[in-house]
Amino acid sequence: MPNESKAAATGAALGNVDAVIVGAGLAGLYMLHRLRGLGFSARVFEAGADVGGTWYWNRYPGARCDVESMEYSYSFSESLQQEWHWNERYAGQPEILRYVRHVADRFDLRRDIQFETRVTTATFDEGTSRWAIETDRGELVSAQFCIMATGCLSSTQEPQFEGLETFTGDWYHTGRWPHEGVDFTGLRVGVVGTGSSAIQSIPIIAQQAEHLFVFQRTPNYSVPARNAPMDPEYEQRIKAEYDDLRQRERESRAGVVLMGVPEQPALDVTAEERERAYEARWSRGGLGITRAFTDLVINREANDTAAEFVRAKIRATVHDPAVAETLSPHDYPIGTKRLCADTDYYETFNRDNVTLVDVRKAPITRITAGGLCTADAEYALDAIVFAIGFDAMTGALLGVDIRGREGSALREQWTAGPRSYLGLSITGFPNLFTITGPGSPSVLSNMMVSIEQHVDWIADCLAHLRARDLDTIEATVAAQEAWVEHVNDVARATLYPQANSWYMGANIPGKPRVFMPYIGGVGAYREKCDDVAAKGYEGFTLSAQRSALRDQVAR
Ligand code: N01
Repeated sequence: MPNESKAAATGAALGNVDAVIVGAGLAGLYMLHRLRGLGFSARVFEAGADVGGTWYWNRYPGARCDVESMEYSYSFSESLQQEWHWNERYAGQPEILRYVRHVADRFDLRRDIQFETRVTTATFDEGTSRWAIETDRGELVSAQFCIMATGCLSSTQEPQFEGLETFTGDWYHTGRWPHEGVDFTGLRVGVVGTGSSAIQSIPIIAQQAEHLFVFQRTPNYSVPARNAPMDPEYEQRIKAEYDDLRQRERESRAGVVLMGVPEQPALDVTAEERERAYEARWSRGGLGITRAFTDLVINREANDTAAEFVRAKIRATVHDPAVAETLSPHDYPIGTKRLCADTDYYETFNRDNVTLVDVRKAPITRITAGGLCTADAEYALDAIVFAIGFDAMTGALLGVDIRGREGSALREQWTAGPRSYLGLSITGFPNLFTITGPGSPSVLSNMMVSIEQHVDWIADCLAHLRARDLDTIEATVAAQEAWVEHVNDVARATLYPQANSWYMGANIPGKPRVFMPYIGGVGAYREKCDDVAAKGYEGFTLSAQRSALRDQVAR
């Protein structure tokens, strides 16, 4: 059905905009701001009732960023970064959400955002070279460009446990936490999972619950965050040097510089020097430990030195040696599953009201009306918290039925794993962009740095097309294949593929085992993207089909 008649059938107005942006998180908001600044019309669709993306949904107790606030913030506006004051070294979810809302208001972004609206389909029309974007409210919008700002960790993994529907207590997913909060006082609570979300929420839930059972399948490495109120002198010093700091972030490996940049291999120094380096980072707090040396993610022997340092800390913190051993990861290198930063995580297992249950030894078999059964015991529970993570990187993209040339579905193209050029663009899907998509540094970096880089690149690209009266841009098959091969080659040179992580898609049953982000570093990646643009968008086909047609009609 042509767009007009379909819209008429649903009774919805057909909008025409230059760009549709899917998602009003940190990426979508900046994209809208940039496009407006260039005079493009844009409409943002957001499933949530407000801006914020990941910080809108993830309201579980203890939710906090583990990149320092001074770095986990936009750099595009000098006045914004000078005026905004962060209260803590690592901002908690409420403060970050306040910040995002402030940005939306300050730059008057809300008037182009439609909330509580989920994009369901995006279909490329080869006749008009435009995207038809349909929402769950029955609206249909026509746009020249479709920009997916859907986030890397936004599609939650739903609990698939047998009998869950019979559970008479309340259950929650950390990634979809009730806005009014949850009071666990006096309850017997089960937390399933021990990733970042669990590690942040467990110490707080333990303080409320009558008893907390932690159901752990794989132990994680966690380091103390050592969060603290913002030191005014530190804040002033960074604000005075912001230009330089932001530039160094952009050129760095992971988009962060405050936690230190590694300079030498671990195996080049003595055991005492290594210990001192790890100890300094442990005391400073934050994720710096895996950045103490240059070879920690490429050399297993080097990695073992850092892993053993953390295991020794676990043994020194947790009183019961058996519990300490269960909490200690042994079967994958440190850093190859996302390192966690905590406040009193290991200490929490010294509490009388906390029990660690190893569900690797005795797996969860089912949920009952009154609790949870493992292969060897039944646990009576009033509430269950599923901290079981996300269908990372591809889940939200494939949640929309995206159809490119000849009606080809992205879901079918990516059955063996995502393939894209630069993590930005996909062959066969002209004028579709993925902000921090698979194949880009994204989740291996400070997301703010990677988001700003992608948004700026896309905005410049759209301006380039318009200035030359071009209609479409599309990645060539050869460029895409070469990039995918490069992404895989670089990943293979590291220890990352050794872990069953969500980076590998290994947390979702049936998902192809492919290392999804690009590990070449944000600095090198930015250079590549800039070079591609400087060479007239090398690896892309730029076309003026529609413009040529217009000229013909005019003649
Ligand atoms: O999810 P996860 P998350 N039975 O996938 C377990 C970012 N983040 O929401 O490892 C039993 O890491 C699973 O076990 P296993 C950050 O990038 C950032 O915690 O698969 N257990 C694992 O322990 C992070 O990495 C921040 O064996 C099951 C856990 O559930 C990412 O989001 C804060 C299971 C899932 O851990 C995701 O973190 C929070 C099953 N059937 C999140 N299925 C900060 O900035 C899964 N598990 C600090």
